[in-house]
Amino acid sequence: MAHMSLDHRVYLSVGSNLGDKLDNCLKGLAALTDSGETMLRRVSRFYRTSPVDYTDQDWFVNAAVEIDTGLSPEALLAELLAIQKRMGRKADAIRFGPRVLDLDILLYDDRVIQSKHLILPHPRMHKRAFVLQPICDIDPTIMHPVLGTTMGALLSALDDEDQKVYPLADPPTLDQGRLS
Ligand code: PH2
Ligand code: MG
Ligand code: MG
Repeated sequence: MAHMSLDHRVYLSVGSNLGDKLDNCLKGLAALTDSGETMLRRVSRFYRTSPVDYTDQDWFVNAAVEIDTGLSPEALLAELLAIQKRMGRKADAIRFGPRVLDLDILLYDDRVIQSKHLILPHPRMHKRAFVLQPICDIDPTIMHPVLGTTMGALLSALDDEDQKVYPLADPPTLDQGRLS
């Protein structure tokens, strides 16, 4: 759909803690633009992060990405689930447990949604250093539409010594809204 307008600004988090974690994240980002309905605008650095919530698993690689998309929140969610599935993710895995690829919608414009399958803004994003640090690479002035504070302020307010977030790799270069 060459003339579709990509008029929604969305932030996603990307993560992996199985196999070649960085490569899995990059493949996920490459797949996002395959449909022509999504372009990558900015990508954070990639980080090595200690597991949160379910701690008996390997460290993750995490990043965040700013995209423009013509997809609705529901259609984007379906697309992300399809990409995860193509990358070999099991749908019945442990909640918060190991995964080849996790693509989560953090923010979709300033929409607030509470449906069975989708809660926006992402309900745990403001507590997670592995989300806030990468999104602050992109732009620390991005506002949380419910809490009414910036990503930078949320990161500063996080007081959790246990959440380790270490830089691993620079952002990939982009060419016309895709990985180059
Ligand atoms: N994802 C989870 C659970 N815990 N921990 C880190 N460090 N990074 C993640 O992406 C992550 C997690 C569930 O999606
Ligand atoms: Mg997740
Ligand atoms: Mg997920």
